[in-house]
Amino acid sequence: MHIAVVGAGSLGSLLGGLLAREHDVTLVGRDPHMARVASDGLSVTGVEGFRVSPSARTTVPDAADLAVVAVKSHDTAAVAAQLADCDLGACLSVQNGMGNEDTLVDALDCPVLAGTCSYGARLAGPGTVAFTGRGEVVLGAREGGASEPAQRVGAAFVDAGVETTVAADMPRRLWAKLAVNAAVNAATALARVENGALAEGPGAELAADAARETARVARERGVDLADERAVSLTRQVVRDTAANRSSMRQDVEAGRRTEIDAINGYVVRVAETPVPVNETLTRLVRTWERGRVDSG
Ligand code: KPL
Repeated sequence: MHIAVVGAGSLGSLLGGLLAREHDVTLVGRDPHMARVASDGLSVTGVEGFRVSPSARTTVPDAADLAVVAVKSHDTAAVAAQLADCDLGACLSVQNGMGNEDTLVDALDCPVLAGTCSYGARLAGPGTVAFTGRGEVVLGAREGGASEPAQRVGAAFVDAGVETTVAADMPRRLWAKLAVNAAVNAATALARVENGALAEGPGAELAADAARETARVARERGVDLADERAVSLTRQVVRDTAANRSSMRQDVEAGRRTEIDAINGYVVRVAETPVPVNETLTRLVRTWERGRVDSG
């Protein structure tokens, strides 16, 4: 299968590297990382160490059986516009936040699948990605139910040794992931702490409040996600990723725009009842963004 991984940052490079052990992979990302992969291959270190030689470029290819979209949520619209001219069999989003699949569906003719990915990765330098934690890709029809394209993509991922579940309840899983990200990302970015700092004390209370509010909004929208489930998933992720710096903390520390609009900001936008914790977190991160270093 020809798979284009669009957004070959840390997670995109790791997924692309794993998939390249079995498939014809094209990584689409930024230089100097892409230039190094094109000349020397991609080196994966850490949990598993190996080297693969995917194609690497800075623009999307003309065609692919599958596009895996791994860009930051605020870049989805631009990537969707580029992919609209590409002959695609299917597209899978493995991004953080809500609304990405809708943006892709509006631009593309092919089936668009929803996905979550809990693998851990960090770009160690041009041409090298550190594999920091084994995880799982969960994918399926974005509206839920059975999906033949999801089965096909799931089988291709499994063939490459990627831990994969094809799920019929993606709306609930996307909201559960949103609850965890709403609980962890902004709090750790603002307090500049590792995820594990939310395991107890005021950080744990704040995270639980944000997760509960998100679960309530999910239920308002007809998605069956109990408060306790959102809180227990958050606790589990905090435990499992205790030493990690959340993606939003990494963005803030690098002076980059964050995904606040697709995470806590999304909860605020679609809520029918007040969500004061998500609202405060959103306002604080947006306040930081107004003065940030990189204006991209
Ligand atoms: O998805 C994450 C992120 O940082 O974006 C979590 C699950 C919080 C792990 O750090």
